[in-house]
Amino acid sequence: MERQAKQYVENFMAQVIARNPNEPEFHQAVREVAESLAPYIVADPALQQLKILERIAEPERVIIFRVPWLNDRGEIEINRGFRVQMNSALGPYKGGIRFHASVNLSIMKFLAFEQTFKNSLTTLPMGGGKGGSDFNPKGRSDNEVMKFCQSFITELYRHIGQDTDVPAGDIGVGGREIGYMFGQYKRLRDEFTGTFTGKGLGWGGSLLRPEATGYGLCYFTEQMLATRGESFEGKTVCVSGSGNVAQHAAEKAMRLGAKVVTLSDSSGYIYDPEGFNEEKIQYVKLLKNVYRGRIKEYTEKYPTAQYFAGERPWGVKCDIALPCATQNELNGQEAQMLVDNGCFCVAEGANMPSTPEAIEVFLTNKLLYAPGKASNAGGVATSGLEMSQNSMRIKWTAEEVDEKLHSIMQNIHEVCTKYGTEEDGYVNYVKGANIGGFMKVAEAMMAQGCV
Ligand code: NDP
Ligand code: 2IT
Repeated sequence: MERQAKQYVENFMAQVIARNPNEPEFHQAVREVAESLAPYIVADPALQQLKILERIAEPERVIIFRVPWLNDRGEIEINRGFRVQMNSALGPYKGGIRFHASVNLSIMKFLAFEQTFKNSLTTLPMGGGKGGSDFNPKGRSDNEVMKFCQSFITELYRHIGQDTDVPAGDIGVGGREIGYMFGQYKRLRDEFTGTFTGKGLGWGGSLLRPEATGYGLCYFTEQMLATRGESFEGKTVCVSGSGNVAQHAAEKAMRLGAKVVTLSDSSGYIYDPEGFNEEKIQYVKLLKNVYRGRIKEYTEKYPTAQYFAGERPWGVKCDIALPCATQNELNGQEAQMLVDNGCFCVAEGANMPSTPEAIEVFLTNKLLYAPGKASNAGGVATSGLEMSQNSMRIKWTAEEVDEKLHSIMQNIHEVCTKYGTEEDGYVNYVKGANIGGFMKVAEAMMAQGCV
């Protein structure tokens, strides 16, 4: 059976690679899932005959479009826009929009693929999608960002809708960008609906949506730690990134009693040996979200902290690591460094931050290791809660949303444990999340026929 499963993965991947050449991130995400699922698939003729995984790996629709716009100097700039509508078996396509210079079809497809399983794990009625552009918002004025967002939506608006496809934020897209995109969408459609999530609190947004990914990550991590009788209390934590997910992961870990000592951006990382407190975290939010500065500037305000240019934080001794920046930001060597320094828990806030070699190190050393599609699902789950509130035209309190977020993360942890526990009792959360996420999508696809 094991040989058959391996053979299945190799045949399947050969097809995926042939059909989707030059898309390494997409291949990486698909292979990980195929490896987890292969034993189930080779044992189930229906899954094979109905080509469920083969269909899941083929986007239902990919939209690629030109985004021309005028910058502040009156020059025309041209970017490329994407929306990958991956799978609608469980509900309207749902997933973020990323604005980053590195955006390409491979990255969009890997993210949309991951999103399909993640959204299934939330148990909310959401299919998987992702979109974005190679537009680089760094150093752009508010006016330029608005012009870009308006042009982007002038094409995308015809492909999205509250019952069709509901975008949200991701790297480079936060409250400001959602505002501009929603405004243009509303203008073109002449309707005020919940077609975007992550909206402002005064115009349809849900309380706690901005905090939800980072907070949910910590709730999931608490659950993992509890399986070994541990908690955040007194633990040293390394966080990478300094954007939406990193800020709120650091904030919640700190409030749960941890000493959080690092944050980073693509230029380097800061190490604060005293750990962050409320004031320092508030400063980071101001620095990144209002001044749109670099994390290096933290050391000007708090000189006890050090800045390491061009480096990532994984050489810093810690108990728990929370990668919250971007894909493939933690490689095999860095994973080994974490293990050697005594780190026993890694939970991903970012999507696919650990390379396959890093994951291998974590699993071999039996770390508590959570893949992003399980541990960062709190963001999209709260987007799902925003959609519910919009449909019902009501607003839940922060306490109500937090309680729901808590129980969703707890439930995802249970599902991972159910499908991921190995013979020796070790919980392989990769397997658990991939199988748990797949089950519901597969059942829905089987019921809905060949579509
Ligand atoms: P932000 O744009 O708010 O922050 C991104 C952070 O990551 C910044 O600190 C940025 O640094 C850093 N970063 C981006 N690209 C790179 C790179 N190539 N190398 C090193 N650092 C980099 O994005 P989010 O916090 O929203 O997203 C972070 C991660 O979390 C992404 O993987 C995203 O897909 C994932 N995620 C986000 C969710 C959400 O609700 N927002 C939900 C679930 C997952 P710099 O300023 O230098 O670019
Ligand atoms: O990767 C993700 O889950 C997100 N960027 C959030 C998606 C959403 O629709 O809230």
